[in-house]
Amino acid sequence: MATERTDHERRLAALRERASAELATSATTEALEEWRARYLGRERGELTAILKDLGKLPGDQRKQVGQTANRLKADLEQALEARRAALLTRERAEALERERLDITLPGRAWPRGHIHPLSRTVRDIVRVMRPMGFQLYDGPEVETDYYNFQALNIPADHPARDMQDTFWIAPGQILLRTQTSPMQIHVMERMRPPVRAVVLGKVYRNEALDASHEAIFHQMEGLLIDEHCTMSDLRGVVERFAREMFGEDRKVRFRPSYFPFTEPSAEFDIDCLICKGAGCRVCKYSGWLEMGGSGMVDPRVLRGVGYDPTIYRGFAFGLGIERIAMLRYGGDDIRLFASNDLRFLRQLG
Ligand code: 2NL
Repeated sequence: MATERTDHERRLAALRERASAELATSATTEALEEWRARYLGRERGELTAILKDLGKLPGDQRKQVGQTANRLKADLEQALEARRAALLTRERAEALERERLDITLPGRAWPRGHIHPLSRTVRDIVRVMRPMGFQLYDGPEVETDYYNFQALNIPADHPARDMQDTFWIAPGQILLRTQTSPMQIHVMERMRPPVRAVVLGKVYRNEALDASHEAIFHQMEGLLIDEHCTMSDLRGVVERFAREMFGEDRKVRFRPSYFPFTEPSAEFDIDCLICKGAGCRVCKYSGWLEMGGSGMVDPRVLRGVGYDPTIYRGFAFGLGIERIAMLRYGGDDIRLFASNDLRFLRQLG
């Protein structure tokens, strides 16, 4: 049977050409979907429209055109799937290329943290004091006038109140502790002798700030109460402490001083770590470094917590922790300890 090229067949051939060409240039999933709707879509597909109109053709043409149109439809659907698969393969390849990793590059180093120099000092102080029988206590930073001053033999009109400028919360009544001593009073109130206590913590002073003065800093205090205890015991404990902290060959010297809560009182120094006593910038050419204060607990303080001063006596000593950390790790400005400046902290790490 001779095949006549009908108008319909020509239209289908042209459609095949056009659709194939357009498919070849559709490069995205959206373009493919748009293409599918344009030719094969249920609503506005060109080929779909032709297939729908087949019924209007005379019988002899209907079969012929119908076959061609259905073949075209199958071919276009197949071409679409092939194109979709090719696009997907390309997109995956491109994604892999984009995310290409050079697994031979050296790894990124995670910075290793370290304990803050102040915390290290606190930890070491406790490690030195514990074997000597001292127990660690901590307590409130907000105190009453009684515990911070009166119980320590500093009455309202006492000039010693001017020695440490106070941050008052309720003036004359509630304050931020200016020293760790009020906690020692709590300890003594709570227990009967013998007492061996060490208190470490924040203290607050309302004063002019500079390289050696901070409003918030840390103190350490040791307290021992027993029936027989003397200035020699104080000396022994302080010496042990200084040598454990700063080296076995440290010399310790005591100088007479005054504190309202101790009698007698003494400040203590160690020979300069830097120059071993020869004189240098750190010890201001004196050969000695000031460490802290100490003394035998004043009988009035003992009586205040209910201890009989004719039976019990005790000694106490205190020092600033930042100063110790500065001597051990270097650093010439107390303000750096609370600055969280990594340039400073890494240097001491
Ligand atoms: C210093 C001096 C000192 C005390 C603290 C104390 C505590 C009680 C009774 C008697 Cl409950 N004394 N503590 C004694 C002498 C000195 O500290 O320079 N601290 C930074």
